[in-house]
Amino acid sequence: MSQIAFITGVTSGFGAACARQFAAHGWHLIVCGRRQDRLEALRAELAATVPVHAVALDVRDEAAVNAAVAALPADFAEVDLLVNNAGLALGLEPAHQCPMDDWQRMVDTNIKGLLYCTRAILPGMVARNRGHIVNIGSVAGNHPYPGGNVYGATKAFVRQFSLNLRADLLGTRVRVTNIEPGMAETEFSLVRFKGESGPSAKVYAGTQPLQAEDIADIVYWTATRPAHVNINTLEVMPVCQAFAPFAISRTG
Ligand code: NDP
Ligand code: 8X3
Repeated sequence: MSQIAFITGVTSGFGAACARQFAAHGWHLIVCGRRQDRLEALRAELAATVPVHAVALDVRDEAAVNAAVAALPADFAEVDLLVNNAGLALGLEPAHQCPMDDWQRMVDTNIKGLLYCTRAILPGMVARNRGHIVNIGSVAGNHPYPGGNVYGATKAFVRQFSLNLRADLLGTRVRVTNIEPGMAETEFSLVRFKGESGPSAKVYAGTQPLQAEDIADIVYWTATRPAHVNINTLEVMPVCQAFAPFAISRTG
């Protein structure tokens, strides 16, 4: 029997690559994102291969998330896999200079949006005693860096929430995974620098970053382990990325 994946943020980057990867393996798809032109183009592309239900959805809108899940057509209603991928970073300023609006958008999307989608879909999984939630966290949730203030904190939330879900779901066959990628070349930096392509391109210049397909491959692998196997967390970086020593100020 074909499985059903609900993937958020499919109009770019990891989400688009995940949708293509699962479609290539015959999964039926529910795909979500805000940009309707891109969403429709992806739906049309994938619908040639598998059944696809596309929903223009802002994950920050709790009522819209609940309505979209409640209105799933019968053929798509029994979601086997939720990929909570929609998310963003805004800015790299130090905390005392960040616009509050940027912080609010990151919290509303990366934390609250993920919660809305999880809370809408998880009860069905528990009732069916089957399902898997794959959250897209980040190395930024594990390792601090200058300017990562609220973005990293939202991803630390995702990590701990994922682990706490595992605790709550003990005794069910519902699985939970947090994938924690490092530097990956998507529209992530373009969004972080608010459409400025110069600084965004600099992030990846002279490196061999992860590609969206690398993450889609990992999400697919995670979701297709035998039913008794749960990958709790999986952190992945490109080989060109590693850790720095602690920073020391000698000016006081
Ligand atoms: P992209 O900017 O390429 O893609 C982000 C996707 O999220 C887009 O499809 C966007 O679609 C969607 N999205 C953003 N806000 C909302 C919203 N409010 N409602 C619905 N969809 C939304 O970036 P990535 O693919 O790189 O990012 C995907 C996830 O991976 C994010 O959670 C990010 O934090 C995480 N990540 C990225 C890393 C990287 O280096 N690239 C590394 C580690 C984690 P639309 O604008 O159409 O709504
Ligand atoms: C994205 C990776 O290092 O830019 O989550 O925060 S990083």
